Amino acid sequence: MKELTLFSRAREHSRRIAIHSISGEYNYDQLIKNSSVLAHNLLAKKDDLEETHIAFLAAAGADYVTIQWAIWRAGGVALPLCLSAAEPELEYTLTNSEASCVVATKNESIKVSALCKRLEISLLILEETYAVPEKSLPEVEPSRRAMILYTSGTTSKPKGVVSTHANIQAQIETLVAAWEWQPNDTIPLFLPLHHIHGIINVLSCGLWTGAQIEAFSKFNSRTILQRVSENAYSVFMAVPTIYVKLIKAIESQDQRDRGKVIQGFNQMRLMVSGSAALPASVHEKWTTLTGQRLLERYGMTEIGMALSNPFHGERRPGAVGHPLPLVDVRLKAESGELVSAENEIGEIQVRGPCVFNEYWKQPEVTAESFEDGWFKTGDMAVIETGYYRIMGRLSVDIIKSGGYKLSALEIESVLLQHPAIKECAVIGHLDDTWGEVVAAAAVLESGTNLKLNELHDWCRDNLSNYKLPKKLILVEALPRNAIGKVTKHAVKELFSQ
Ligand code: MLC
Ligand code: AMP
Repeated sequence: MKELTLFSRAREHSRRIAIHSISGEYNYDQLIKNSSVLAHNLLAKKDDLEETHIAFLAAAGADYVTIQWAIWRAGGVALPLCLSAAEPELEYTLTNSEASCVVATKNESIKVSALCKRLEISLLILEETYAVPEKSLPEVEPSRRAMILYTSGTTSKPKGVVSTHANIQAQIETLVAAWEWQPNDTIPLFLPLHHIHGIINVLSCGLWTGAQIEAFSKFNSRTILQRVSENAYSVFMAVPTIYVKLIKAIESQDQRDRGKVIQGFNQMRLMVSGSAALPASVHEKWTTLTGQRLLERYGMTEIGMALSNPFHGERRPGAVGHPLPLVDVRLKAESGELVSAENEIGEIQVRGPCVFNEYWKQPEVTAESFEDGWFKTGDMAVIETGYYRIMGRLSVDIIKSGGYKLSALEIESVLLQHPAIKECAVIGHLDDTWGEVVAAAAVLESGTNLKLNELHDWCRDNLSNYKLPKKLILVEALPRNAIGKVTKHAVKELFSQ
């Protein structure tokens, strides 16, 4: 039987350790075997899941891979859920995606069991699956849909980005080639696994290559620095906030521990930053501290990675390099002309096999997101002496905080449900650690009062931790332009005063 390349490659890696975590070591054969058992449980009496959406909830580790691979091998579409999501967020994702089933580890199932019951969605607990007589698994063509990831954008509610196996394979292959992934690579995985950075760049590239992944349920600088000082890793990938946090942690270490950590970072063959702008000052500080030149790259859920500084050659602070193999990139100026000269600003547009299939159930939004077959990213860039530099986003309603993309509109719609809030505007306020933090300006109903910590607590039931407002100012009226629309640029200025 012809199977997807990811799995035929995994069979070749057979006894090599794939995943190492607190729950033990798993080799590639075990992942193939365990995912086969779960795939048969998912199929029950069917021959093929025929692109049914299967949501899942598992911490980073072998269980996560078992579930993801089982869904793919049974012909389903994998929808990884956010471990820190609030219940209304999970409810939206499950209902919008029309997920037919949730698979969860026993530990994580508590977060969804009541919800699944209420929504009448079946919940399969991984530890309760059992060996069933094996029959052959379906042959899954690469052109079939594989994954749906929810991403925030210019619409209030997150959109489901649907990618095919061929998209995922192209996203992996381009990075494996460009960054020269090796079977003897070892990499820590501490990024959330409902987003492309952790799923594709770390987990899938590693497993494709036969490398070893050390999985952590969340980022903890002390644990990571300890393992780095033991020379545990050859490759490291993180968002800029993590590098800022690591710099602070290293600087607070005593001389002896610091020496070992620096040596551990220094001996790595590759360290990458992405998902948000890496300030040139942080890039340079990291080089001074560890001797490592970070490789900054640019990507997006809809397209995988598009631009990267070179593996060999100059890794320029403040720049994101050149188009990756298999990726076509162009810049389109506001005038509608294609940018043909250096230092002229334009929107990044991307074409190629890495580009996603569609936004789930949003054919119009999908169509509007493309122009002559090129995906419009909404990010602006220039080319400076041969290197792309990101200049910001077209929409002020998109916030990047700690590497998470957030919709100001989604947060506003929750804040407006607060009984004291009459009007509000949410923006991203520049921050040295988080890139941007969520900041809200609010007009209150007369006779009411509101403090930031009260708002924070009130929002907790509806929003993930990283979406909660971190700043609040109360105003008499929101600044508006001539046609009465709230001007977010003026709101940004309010916070800068
Ligand atoms: C958490 N805190 C924040 C915050 N998030 N404060 C401001 N802004 C934020 N965004 C605060 C909490 O309130 C808490 O405060 C304290 O920080 C610790 O919270 P935490 O939840 O434990 O945070 P931590 O685990 O340290 O999270 C930091 C992080 C995480 C950087 C590890 O944000 C993260 O994993 N980010 C990566 C997201 C990612 O993978 N994005 C890729 C998307 S794909 P207190 O006061 O209570 O202690 C993509 C495409 C591409 O972008 O190109 O890759
Ligand atoms: P997401 O929708 O979560 O996949 O986030 C994708 C967005 O992250 C892009 O559209 C960019 O705005 C931003 N991004 C990713 N990498 C970089 C980078 N190196 N520099 C600046 N912004 C980045």
